[in-house]
Amino acid sequence: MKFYYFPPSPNTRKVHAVAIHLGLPLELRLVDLQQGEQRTPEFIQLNPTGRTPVLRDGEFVLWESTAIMQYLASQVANTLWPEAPQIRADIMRWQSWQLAHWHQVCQPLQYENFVKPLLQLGEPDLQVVQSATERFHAEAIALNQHLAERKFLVNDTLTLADFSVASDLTYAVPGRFPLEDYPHIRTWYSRIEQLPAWQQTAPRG
Ligand SMILES: N[C@@H](CCC(=O)N[C@@H](CS)C(=O)NCC(=O)O)C(=O)O
Repeated sequence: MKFYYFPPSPNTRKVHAVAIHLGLPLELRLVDLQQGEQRTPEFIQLNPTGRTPVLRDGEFVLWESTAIMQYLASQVANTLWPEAPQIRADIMRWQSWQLAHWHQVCQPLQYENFVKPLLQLGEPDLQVVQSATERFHAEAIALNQHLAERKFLVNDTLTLADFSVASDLTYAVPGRFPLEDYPHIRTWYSRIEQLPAWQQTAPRG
């Protein structure tokens, strides 16, 4: 299977980490977003939305990170994506929440506080930071409460849900995410950070 990826991206990381965790070999194809490679005609043929990551398995092409994670986890028996319908639905719940809500509050903080200074794109927009911070707290309270008596998000075992939700914390420190009041999120994330697959997909430099 060919994996079109951009290693610094959290969307790439959650998929790549799942493949490594499951021992699924991927042929890696770098798509350098900083060079605009996501907009080349060849790449647009693979993903008309011009985004990474993309998986190619023979003639089958799949984009959207959550769909790719589920497809990969369907290749071998494992506990990341068990077959029990209610557990799957629970995992899907957290993956949906991550895309629709968690990512939407983490991404602006990551961009304003980390990416902009890094790429010299100007000062952080304080209104964006303030609004994202308020919305971050609303989501983090719910996540923190859920994790208060659990080691992992679903079924008390590591699942795709953990990889999805953890991906947005990749830049929590340089993005200055206000995690001080959320000890259960921090403890859970440090558990994810122990995983070899998470360590191997950590952004370099
Ligand atoms: N919902 C998509 C989001 C993918 C996405 O936004 N990828 C970013 C990298 S994090 C990208 O390729 N951006 C390129 C661009 O927007 O030009 C997924 O989960 O795969």
